[in-house]
Amino acid sequence: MILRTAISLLPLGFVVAAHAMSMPGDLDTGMKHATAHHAFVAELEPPANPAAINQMHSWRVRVTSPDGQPLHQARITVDGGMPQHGHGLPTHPKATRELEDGTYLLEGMKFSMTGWWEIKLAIEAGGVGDTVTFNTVVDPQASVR
Ligand SMILES: [Cu+2]
Repeated sequence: MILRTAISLLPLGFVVAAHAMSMPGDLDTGMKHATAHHAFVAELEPPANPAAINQMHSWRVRVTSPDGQPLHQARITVDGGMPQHGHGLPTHPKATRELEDGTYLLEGMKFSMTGWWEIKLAIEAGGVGDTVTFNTVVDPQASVR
């Protein structure tokens, strides 16, 4: 009872910060998501071999309309970071070109630490913009490869 009272008296900011420190047990690491406002569907494709820590690597993302039509000439910007640590990506990855069929190359990806990373894409095409967030967990094994 005393503990519960003490927690209720903590400033809200502290509680929010403490909450952000833990990785959700049900973290969705799915690589295919509808964007936040359902304008597009994005499927992220990691490199075939998981990249080692601090190695540059390229990812791909395929973007379609909700009914599966490839989205051409989209402008995609990449952001992200580690929610538990409050820092962003160590690099500024870019969608450098459209490969085929609504698939875009994301170059300059790098993870500087193991753990939970968010990859956030802002997608714009035909005057419509939307965002999507992916979660990925960089395995401690990756650092010893
Ligand atoms: Cu970190």
